[in-house]
Amino acid sequence: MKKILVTGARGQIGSELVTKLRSQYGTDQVIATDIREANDEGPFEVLDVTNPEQFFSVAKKYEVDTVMHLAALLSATAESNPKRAWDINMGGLMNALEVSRELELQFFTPSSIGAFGPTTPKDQTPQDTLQRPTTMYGVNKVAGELLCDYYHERFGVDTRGVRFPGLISYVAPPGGGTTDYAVEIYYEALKQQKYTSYIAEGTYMDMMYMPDALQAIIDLMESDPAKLVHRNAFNIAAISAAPEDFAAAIQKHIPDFQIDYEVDPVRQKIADSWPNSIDATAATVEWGFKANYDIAAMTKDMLEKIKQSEPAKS
Ligand code: AKB
Repeated sequence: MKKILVTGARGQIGSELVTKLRSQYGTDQVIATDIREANDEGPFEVLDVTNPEQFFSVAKKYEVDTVMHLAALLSATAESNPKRAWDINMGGLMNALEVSRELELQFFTPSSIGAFGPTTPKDQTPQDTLQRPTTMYGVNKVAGELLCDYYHERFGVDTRGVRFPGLISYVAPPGGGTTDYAVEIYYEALKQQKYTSYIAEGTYMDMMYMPDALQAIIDLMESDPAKLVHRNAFNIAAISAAPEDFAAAIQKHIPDFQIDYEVDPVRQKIADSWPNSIDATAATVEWGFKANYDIAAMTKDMLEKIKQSEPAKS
């Protein structure tokens, strides 16, 4: 991994991943791309991932050896426009894999806890288990996991990936996901000491602080391929939490913080179909995955960092 093209570089993961990769591999070694223009510190190209010619031409121009394909619609947005989600999530992935096959690139793309469904075992969901998701996002993610396995088996592309839980960060907002409440709650806690959750009390989902997620991507991509039994779609886990757990963690810093609930039936249905917690043993054994942040450490850091970045609002 020496010269890396990142798609969806202005998204929640991409904006932080590009910064981390540039500090580790060099600014000019990381080509940020997004469908939206950006004033970037390093190389940046506008790239619509559904356009195969444009994808090839950017990858060739910079002679990259790795693609990190992040551009995708998240679960709630995908549910509001399933056809568009299929076109972007599957069309973009297919183009990214084709570019990687033809140019012999290493490849990363994330799957998600959304790849599981209501019939999947809910607690400590195993790495290899029943996957019958009931959302378009989930259908895309399962198909994507299989497609990445296929490109490895059939064409020898060095595909790798993880199933991300809900990701929590203070740099860029997630946008269109089911787990977004777990980011919003921190901003509202600092702004008005209260938060109205669209996810019901008692709804557990897996969550992870962004620094752990970024480190996982790099660790997996740098790991010895001979040790990878699974390759794509590794379960990785850090925090299994419901809205009231976030509220309790925030109250340790903001004692007056209050939570109430106005449940959004669409996102609640998605959340109810996802696991409460997932088992990351395969990732730990095969490439040494480890999360450093629990909910207490993450909450302390989130509140401090948001305060630093938004002093006027806190
Ligand atoms: C979403 O909520 O859609 C994402 C995810 C868990 O994949 N954060």
